[in-house]
Amino acid sequence: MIAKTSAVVAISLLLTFSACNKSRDGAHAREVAERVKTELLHAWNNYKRYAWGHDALKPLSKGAHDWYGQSLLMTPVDALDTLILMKLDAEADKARALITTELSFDHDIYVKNFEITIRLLGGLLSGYQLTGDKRLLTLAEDLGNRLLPAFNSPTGLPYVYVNLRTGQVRDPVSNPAETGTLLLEFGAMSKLTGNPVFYDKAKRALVETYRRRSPLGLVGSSINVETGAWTDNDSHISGGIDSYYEYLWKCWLLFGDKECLEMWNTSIPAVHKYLADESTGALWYGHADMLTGQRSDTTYGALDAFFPALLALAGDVPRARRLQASSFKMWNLHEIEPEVLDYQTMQVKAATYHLRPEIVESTYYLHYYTKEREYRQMGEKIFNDFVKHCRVESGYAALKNMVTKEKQDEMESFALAETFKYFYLLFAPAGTLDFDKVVFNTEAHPLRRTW
Ligand code: DMJ
Repeated sequence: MIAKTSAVVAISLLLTFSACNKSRDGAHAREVAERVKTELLHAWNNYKRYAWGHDALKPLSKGAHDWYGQSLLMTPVDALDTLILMKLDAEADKARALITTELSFDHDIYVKNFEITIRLLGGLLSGYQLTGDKRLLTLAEDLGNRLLPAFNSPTGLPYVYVNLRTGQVRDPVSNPAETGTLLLEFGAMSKLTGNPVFYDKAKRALVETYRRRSPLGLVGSSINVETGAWTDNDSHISGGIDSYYEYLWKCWLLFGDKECLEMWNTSIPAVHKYLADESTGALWYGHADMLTGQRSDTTYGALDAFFPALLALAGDVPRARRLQASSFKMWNLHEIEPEVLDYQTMQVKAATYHLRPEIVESTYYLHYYTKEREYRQMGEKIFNDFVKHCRVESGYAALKNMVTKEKQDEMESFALAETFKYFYLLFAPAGTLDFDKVVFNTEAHPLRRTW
């Protein structure tokens, strides 16, 4: 009887203790989410103060930067859905008013099809879906039509640059990320406007990239869109290829396109077989020749750190966890991650830090799937380091050198679209976003299957 009573007391104490812990964790998470919001506002307010109406803020010189001499409002378009998700309604309304009154694509400028698609098309489409403001869809459709000539190559693979007014194209040497990271945005455009041309062109570009994989199943680093021939056989999951894999899986998720699933299923085993590297005891992904599978480089970096998120999303949480542990180790070497690290020697190979979001994105996905405290603790450490080393008086600045922490006069729009958004979502109150109902494009713009 006594033993039974003590067991009941022990269990109820344990339950109370874990309930207390949970509510303390919840309160702490809300506190961190508020801090993230405050810091996002620091970046946004300084954009408003020194660069309003331009593409981006120059946080050190307190000036503005326009990518093509003429503004396409990169920062407000990229930041709009972050402001909405953070419930900063007055700021979101200001951004939307600026976009709907000032943004025009009728300019005689050559723009990068990939960057404009993921940042502007993605931002306008998610903005439209979140607000119902038809003017954002009209802008997206206009932009989509102006980008379409990029696909007029003999292979259907898009040129790197297209002129928004004349439709002229240039730069035929592209890469899988730029030829294969278009279908979420162009596909959503087709679904929302009823015009299939966008889906068809971007789908063809994805398939044409995939069709050219090597007999081992790998893709290279650069490809000529006129001949369809690879011009660099280096294979990896880093910048230039990264989001090609991301879109194979995500286009299956958003559109239920079975061909995308098949392409993913036949591609990803080769990535694990030839690019994964456990030679140091930890899991990393390096480089290999797409034809021979020979290891060509043992480097991994800030951009590669998106891969745990993708693995977790595709159901491979065990691998995602191990790779995230490596990314976090990379981050902790100098309290900020490098663009490129040699994971065999742990030497920094490229020391810039552009306020990149990928490691935060993966922390958010892993927390979502595992619900483990560890990932919030990891995210908080990353956030504290990020604030400590990148916050400046007038916004957030990239680092020219993440070892010395020397700053660079740059605040990329993806810091607002992605980095702050993923930090916030990691700590945000339940109900902020219905994760299972959206697919994030590679610039963290959530797209919803409303069709
Ligand atoms: C973003 O523009 C996108 O996430 C892209 O896929 C990779 N690079 C940047 C962020 O680092």
